[in-house]
Amino acid sequence: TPSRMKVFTSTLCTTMHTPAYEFLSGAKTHYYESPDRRDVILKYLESQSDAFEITERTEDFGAGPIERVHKQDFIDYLKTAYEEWIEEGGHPNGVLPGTIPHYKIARHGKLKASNCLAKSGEYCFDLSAVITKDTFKAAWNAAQVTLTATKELVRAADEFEQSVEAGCATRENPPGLYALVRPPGHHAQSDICGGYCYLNNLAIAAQWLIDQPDLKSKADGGPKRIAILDIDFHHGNGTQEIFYTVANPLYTSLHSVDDYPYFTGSELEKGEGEGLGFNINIPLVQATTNDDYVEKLDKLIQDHVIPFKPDYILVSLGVDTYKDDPIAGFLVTSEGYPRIGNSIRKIGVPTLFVQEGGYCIEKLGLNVGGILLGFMGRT
Ligand code: OKP
Ligand code: ZN
Repeated sequence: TPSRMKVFTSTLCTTMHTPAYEFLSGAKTHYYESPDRRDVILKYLESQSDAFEITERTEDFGAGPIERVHKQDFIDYLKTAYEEWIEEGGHPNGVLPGTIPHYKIARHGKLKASNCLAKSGEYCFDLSAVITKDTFKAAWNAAQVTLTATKELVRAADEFEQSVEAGCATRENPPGLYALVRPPGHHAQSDICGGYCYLNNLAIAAQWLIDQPDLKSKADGGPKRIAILDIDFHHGNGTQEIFYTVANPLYTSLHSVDDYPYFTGSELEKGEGEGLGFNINIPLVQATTNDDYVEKLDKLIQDHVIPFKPDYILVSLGVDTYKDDPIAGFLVTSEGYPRIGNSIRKIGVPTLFVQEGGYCIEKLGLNVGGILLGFMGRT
């Protein structure tokens, strides 16, 4: 009997971060990155109990792995922002910037943000990352859940390697794990939040893997080699920025060419210094279909992911590529997702999926499940 995929999640991902509203194209709307997103995905996975094993076990990795990726002043800001905001008379819905230091503002002096309203502009690049009373705790918890799944990835990969060597498993069926978390992470940079993201869960996981002294790359004996595959509709500007100047991890992304976050994601952004050549952006046209998407994904895998010789794949799993997603524009259908999962399986490398976007509540479970089941070769 084929083994089940382990799913790591926490009820805190539903309950701790529930902003009441956001602004989209100037209109006040409900918060699209809503708590029920996690609930509907969970419900779908629970209905497929022969395929998924869900656990709420969360290990506490402390602040260390988070501080490896995010700057201390930014972490401190996230931790205290809401309280300061309320003390200053801010609206109880949560912290939202009023003035963002636009790049055309000439900052000749060293004037530093002194109050929370000023800091909110310093540490946030859009109006979607509301900081509520428990947002920091929720983001912290999401990072810890992701790290818990990452530790399990290491264990599963070791077990897989032994099974392959013993001839009881083949490379075509690598182990997969899934961190079902929110808030998401791929827009969060080292010291700025935005795009519903506060702490970059996947980046924290990748850095943690690289930092483990006992984990060595099969290819070169150095630290484990990590390839990131960002398949969310939006470009992961946060993950790109965090790893822009390093050669490991490799960051790759398929995303819309002319949508949020607008100012990053060009194919000309290739990394800098030692990181040059290790940042791969593949912008896709707005009307991308299943066939287009899978073709571009397979090419990305062949040209960049496999030659990198990764020990682990980390997937920023967004399904806002779905045709009816309310804030996106691709034409991928529910039949497309198992194909995407299958393409990732064929890399033959142990894989951790980390939840990012996807806002069509009605099909969210089916679409996420489709990728995971496709990866398991069950469809
Ligand atoms: C987060 B993730 C679109 C406005 C979008 C924020 C979107 C954040 C997406 N017209 N506002 O990558 O799914
Ligand atoms: Zn997205």
